[in-house]
Amino acid sequence: MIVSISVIVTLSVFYFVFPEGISAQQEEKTFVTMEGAVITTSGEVIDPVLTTATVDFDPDKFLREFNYGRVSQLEDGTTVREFTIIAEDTKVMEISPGVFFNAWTYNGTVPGPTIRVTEGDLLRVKFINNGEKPHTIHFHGIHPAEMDGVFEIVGQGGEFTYEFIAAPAGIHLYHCHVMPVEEHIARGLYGVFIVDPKESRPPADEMVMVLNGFDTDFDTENNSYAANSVPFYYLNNPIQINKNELVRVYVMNILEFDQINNLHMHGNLFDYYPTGTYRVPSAYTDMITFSQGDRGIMEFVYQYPGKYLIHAHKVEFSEKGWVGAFLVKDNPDQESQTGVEYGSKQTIKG
Ligand SMILES: [Cu+2]
Repeated sequence: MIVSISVIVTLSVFYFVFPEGISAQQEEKTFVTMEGAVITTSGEVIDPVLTTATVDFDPDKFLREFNYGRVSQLEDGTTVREFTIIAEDTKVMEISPGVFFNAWTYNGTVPGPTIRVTEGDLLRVKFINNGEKPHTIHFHGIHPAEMDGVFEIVGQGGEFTYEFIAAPAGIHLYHCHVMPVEEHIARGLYGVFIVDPKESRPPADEMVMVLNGFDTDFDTENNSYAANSVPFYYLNNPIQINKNELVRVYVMNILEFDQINNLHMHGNLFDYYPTGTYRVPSAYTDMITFSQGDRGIMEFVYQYPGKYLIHAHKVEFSEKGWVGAFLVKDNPDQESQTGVEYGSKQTIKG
């Protein structure tokens, strides 16, 4: 491990001298694919391997992990939610099996933590830059100019506190906004920022999917694609949901280097709320197309148990990892839930 990190660090230095012929990882490793074939990868070719135990990120944990911050109240009753976010840019991480990459992280992961507040809360984010390069946090949403994380560059070892009233309700994002922004995002400095409406959404099984990728050989093309960073992860570890239960997915596309990304869900359709800002869906569909930074809320109910794919309908992306599955379980306790008609009801209204 130490040897391979040293090799990578050395090669990273060479990259700036000899930009051609470098790859993120030179040491070949052997894995068993889903079909049982034994393959060797240098890290440039990513196969749907079953072994993810060594990867430095847990897509299962990330999927349903919402961070509500340290909560207190002002005298006027305003809820205060405080977070600490630390940027790092010097670590080499195993981002998918056998693929080592100098990811830049907020709180040690790509994506960074999902921040969740309610509209009208006072959000206070203490940002610490423990990296070697300058970084910021630029939040999408409504806030004063000096809280925008663009001109107030935070240098190595520096700190900045972002403070504003969270608005509007919806799914937003945060990311570093230091030049070259493309590199600061592509390396991993981004996360999801959910602002719940004051009148909460109906109860549901909620989860977050960040559609992303990694350019592991620095040629401004992505080598891998995924929902939540690890290629093929949810295909090998399907997301378990219940039949007849409302599911709500907060989905965001943060892919760099590709003009579009998309998402197709099998065996069902969903209500789609772009940016989550309106309470009436814009579409009842099985397909969304995203540009960079596009995001929204999907709501659906499966009527039939079984395994259903969710993947990029752009086949290149799905074949390089952006493919997963829902495993819909029989749910005898909830046969009579109202959710079955959810999509059609919303569609008739809209
Ligand atoms: Cu940055």
